This record gives sequence, structure tokens and C-alpha cells, in this order.
Amino acid sequence: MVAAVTKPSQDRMRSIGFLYPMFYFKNIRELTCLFVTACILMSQSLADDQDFLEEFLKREYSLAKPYRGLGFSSSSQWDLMGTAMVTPDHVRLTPDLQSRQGAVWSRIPFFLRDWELKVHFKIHGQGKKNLNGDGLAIWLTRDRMQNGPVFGNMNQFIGLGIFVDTYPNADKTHDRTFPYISVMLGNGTLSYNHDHDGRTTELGGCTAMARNAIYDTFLLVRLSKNRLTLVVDVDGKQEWKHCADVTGVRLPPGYFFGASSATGDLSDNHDIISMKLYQLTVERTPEEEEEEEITVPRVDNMEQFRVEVEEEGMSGVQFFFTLLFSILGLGVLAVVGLMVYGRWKENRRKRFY
Ligand SMILES: *[C@@H]1O[C@H](CO)[C@@H](O)[C@H](O)[C@H]1NC(C)=O
Ligand SMILES: [Ca+2]
Repeated sequence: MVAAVTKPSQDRMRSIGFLYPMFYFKNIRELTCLFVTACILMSQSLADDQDFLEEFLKREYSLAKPYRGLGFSSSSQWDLMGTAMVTPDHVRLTPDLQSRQGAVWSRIPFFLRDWELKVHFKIHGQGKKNLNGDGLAIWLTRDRMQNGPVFGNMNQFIGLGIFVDTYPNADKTHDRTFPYISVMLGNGTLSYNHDHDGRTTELGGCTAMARNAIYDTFLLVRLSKNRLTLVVDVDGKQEWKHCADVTGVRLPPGYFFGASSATGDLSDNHDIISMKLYQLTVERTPEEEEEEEITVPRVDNMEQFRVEVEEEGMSGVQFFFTLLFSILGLGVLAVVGLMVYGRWKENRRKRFY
């Protein structure tokens, strides 16, 4: 899908360095500067075109048609749970009925460092828009086969959760359009809050009109060099659209892939058609190679998310207008004050003469 897109340009850069070693070393600062600028300019497209040399489908972590023996055969690599059931065309996590929970979980712990997971899913039902729910989740977590309130999985989970949230629980006047896809990294103490649609723990996300879509709907999660990117393809254009991009994501090895869903008062069919795991081959510097072992998932620089919290207060535009109206208000006050003072002075003069 993305293999070797930037390889030619890389080779070109290497040959410049080789042919003009003096130029290369003398101007390393300028080059770095240029490179950083270029990176900033290109950061949007870089999310889609990282320098992967190769990618391999890993069947043992993938779920695809035909779902042979899935859920009951001892040779299957996946377990079913709750209302989840297999048909020739999909794994249905929940039917379009109230109060159901279903999940499918990989049996094999996962140890790859650079990977991407392409999920083909379908959410559809009878309910009118925003009278359907609740959505589905894709997991890479320490625990598997748990029941709970987070789209059919436990809360205070440890690991990665991608939520396709189809019902706006928070104040309906909010600016956000649903379905909304978001990313959360659980560390065992963080709690997903349904009443706020997980806003307080969200690392990134986007609106994706993935329900009752006439097209096939996909999401792609990629974790490479601790950078997590999420892209979606839900409007039949066969192209990935940026959804979330989080750097400094650290996830311990040995976790399990899963998908889960839950319905409540509102419902939908939540189907997984496939989950395909690709191993990415990337080049690493020696420093990148020896990375400290971690035991709890975390995000290195949480500062990148503080911005979103600030947005809840006063935005730049709001601040500008507040300031503008304050100044205008003061001006009017001053004019009125001067007029009153003038009158008062005049009256005083009249009284004297
Ligand atoms: C989980 O993350 C939160 C917020 O960053 C932090 O306050 C808490 O201490 C973390 N818990 C663990 C077990 O690391
Ligand atoms: Ca919700």
C-alpha cells in the first residue's frame, strides 16, 4: 500500500551526500534547517508516506474470509465472545438489537514493533441518525476476553483503544459530528467516560461518516517508531484521509488484538469483515534500536494534547473580540463621561452667571 514511496528520494539524498561530501558536512546546519522546514511543510503527507521498505501480511494476527473454524476450532487464532457470531461474509459483533455485547479476540500475544492494521468494518441499522449506538472498538491490550462498559470491553484497560463512536452522549449542541473515531491509550488508571464520549482521554480523532454507508468502510492504524497514525477510508474514494497522529506512543510488547462492540437502548449491526495485520520493515538508527523497556503504556510528550484543553476556555478569536468590545465599551464610556462632565460644567457656569 505504501511501500517504497519515498525510497527514490532517499537514494537521491544519499547520492548527493556521497558526491559532495564537503558540501554535505560544511552545510550540515543549513541542511538540517532545510530538512526541518521541509518536514514541517510535508508533515501532512508524511503521515501517509513514511519510509517503509517492505510490508508483510501476518496471517496469524489477521482475521479474514473464510473465517475457518473461528471461535470454536482449537486451531483458530481467534476467540469469540458474547453475541459475536460468524457468517460467511462477516463477524457480527452485535446484531441490531438492544443491550448486546460481543467481541473477537486474538489468541496470540503480539510482539512486533512496526506494524499497521487495516480494519474493514460495517456499521448499519434501522435507527435514524443519532438514534443508533453505540459503536465499536479496536484493541491492542494487555487483557483479553473481558466484559465491560467501554464498547463491550473493560474500563481502565491497559493498551490501545480505537473507538468508532456512533452515538453522541455528550451535550448534543457540541460542535462534533458523529460517528467520531478517536484514539486512547489506557494505562490502568485512566478511565473512558461515555458521558463525554471519551473527550478527556482522547489523543486524537476525526469525524467519519461510516454508518449506513453505501461504500466499504476502512480504518488503518499504524504504529512505527513510536508514532501512531490513524487514517480512514469511508467515502468510497479509495484514499486514506488523515484522522489522528500521535508521536511518542509507547506500548509494551505481548498485548492482544481484539474488536468489540456494545448496544444499549439504541442499537446497530456492528460487523468486522477483516482485520489485516502487516509487519512494516523500517530502518533504525542504533539509538532507536536500543529503547528502554517499558511496562505501562504511555505517551512521551503529553504537552501536545494540552492545546485541546485550552480550546475549552477562550480561543484566540474569542479573546480578540472580547478585547475589541472591551476597548469599544471603554471608548463609549469615556465619551458619555465627557458629555456628562461637559453638561455639568455648563450647568455650573449657568448657575454662576
Ligand atoms: C496514567 O496516566 C495519567 C495521566 O497521564 C497519570 O496521572 C497516571 O499516573 C498514570 N498511571 C499510571 C499507572 O502510569
Ligand atoms: Ca458515545
